Amino acid sequence: MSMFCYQCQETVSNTGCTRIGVCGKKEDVAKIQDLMIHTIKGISLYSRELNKLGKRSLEVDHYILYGLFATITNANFDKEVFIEKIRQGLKMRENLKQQLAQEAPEVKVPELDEAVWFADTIEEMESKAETVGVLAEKNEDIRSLKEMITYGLKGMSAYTHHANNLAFEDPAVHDFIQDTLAKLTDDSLTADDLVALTLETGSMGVQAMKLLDDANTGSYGHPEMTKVNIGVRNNPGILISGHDLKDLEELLVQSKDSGVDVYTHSEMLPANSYPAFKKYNHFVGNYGGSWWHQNVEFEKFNGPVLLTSNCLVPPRDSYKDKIYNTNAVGFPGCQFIPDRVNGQPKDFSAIIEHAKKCDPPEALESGEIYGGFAHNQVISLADKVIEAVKSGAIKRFFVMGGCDARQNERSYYTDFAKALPEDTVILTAGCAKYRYNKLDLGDIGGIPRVLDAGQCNDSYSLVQIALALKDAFELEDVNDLPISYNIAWYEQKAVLVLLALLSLGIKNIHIGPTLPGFLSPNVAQVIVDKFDLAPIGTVEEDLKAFMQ
Ligand code: SF4
Ligand code: SF3
Repeated sequence: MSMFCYQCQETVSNTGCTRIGVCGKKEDVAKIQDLMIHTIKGISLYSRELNKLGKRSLEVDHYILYGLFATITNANFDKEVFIEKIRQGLKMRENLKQQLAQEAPEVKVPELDEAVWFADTIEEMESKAETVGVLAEKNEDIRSLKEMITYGLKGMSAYTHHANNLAFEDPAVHDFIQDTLAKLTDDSLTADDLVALTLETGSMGVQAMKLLDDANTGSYGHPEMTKVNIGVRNNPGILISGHDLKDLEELLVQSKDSGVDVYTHSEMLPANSYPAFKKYNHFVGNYGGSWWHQNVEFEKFNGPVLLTSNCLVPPRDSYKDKIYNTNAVGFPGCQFIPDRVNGQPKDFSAIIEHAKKCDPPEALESGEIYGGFAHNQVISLADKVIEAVKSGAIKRFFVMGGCDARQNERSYYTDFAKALPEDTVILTAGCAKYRYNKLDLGDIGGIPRVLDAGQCNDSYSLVQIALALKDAFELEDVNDLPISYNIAWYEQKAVLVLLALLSLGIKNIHIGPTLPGFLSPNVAQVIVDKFDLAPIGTVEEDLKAFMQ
């Protein structure tokens, strides 16, 4: 087998991509990403010991986040980047090894391959990469659990990276990531140990999402109910996508008065609802739909596009020269905007100058959509919401957050939203919303029937809303609320969100369009039995089951 990857929902036949990724990831990139993960596990074997001694290093923390984040689906397709990073990582591991020997000679790190392997040349790296893939673990159930945990860590690393960009750090998150990566090298862990570690990953996921929520709201204010323009103006534009609000802020500051407008795409849409960004007159609104429409929409946008995180679709030649990547995102031949140095802002001048030479965007649609229903906004409407539930005007809430992706089966989510009775409200977060956020579903006593909390990480808001409702109704168990969970997943951040919900004891979550292919039959059974997790069925069956 040439490559093996089953980390996302579009994996071939829900079992694994073995020749090329459906996402466009090629065999050599898939393998070098496997080696990246092997490298950060080796570093973590040493860094976790130094962390315990109080000798943590922010450089190591951030390197490990990068290694996880860059291997998320649709983040980085550039083999050269991984080769360079792995080289740095091997040096870092050796430095940590020496430091540990000096600080605590009595601490013995097991001489596992992760801790000792070496490669000088690209050929040596490539041949090493052949031996460290997902299938190197022969026990299907152990592999399934270990990969699920790894995917949760990938999601956690992306969220933590965005928080770190805003100078919000939580050492406990870094400790957990490094300790868990080190544990994943341990062959003595049983399936029970790994199930427990899976839930711990979910709990730390809540903490990481809280860190990002604190970072975003602490820096830019609490999102507020906002009507977001989805039409265009007559100036050239820059389109910004992904999840990083610090990048957006710096882009807005630097492009102010340049004659260029800034629009959001896909997961950046929720930025329109933050008070701090509303003061920029050239911040115009949202353009287009979810990530996988970019092949068509980036072309029509005419101006350059900044990708601050996944999802990047391998660009067509016709617009490839307009793609600028930053953070962990990469694609060979596209431009890259380097990280901040010594706290100085990134330099977005090239993309702004590029935009000035482009035509204005071609209109895709016109009108407005609602956003900004994160926890603070919804909780400030609590009296109204509680009254509506008590009076029977709202019968049930449906949490329908998560990811969007290409498969036709995902029309289920549009059909489901349309079929919901008029006395129900959708709570959403993540790019899954594009399946129904432009439908005219109306409102209930002034409360829109689609409450969009924001990005996938703002699933944290949905949890906060659920907990606030639980208190308001004086319930013991969050599962007693009239809330059903019908989540769409695609990449590893959604895995973290799912683990976070499970760790909070939320039961009876429906997940689709398929159960993850990385769940072995035994592991799937454990999760289904323990948490009443279920795959989606037909809209009619599911609605009937939820409304009972
Ligand atoms: Fe396949 Fe998804 Fe892996 Fe891409 S990320 S190679 S589509 S499983
Ligand atoms: Fe979407 Fe990639 Fe997951 Fe943040 S942009 S939710 S898929």
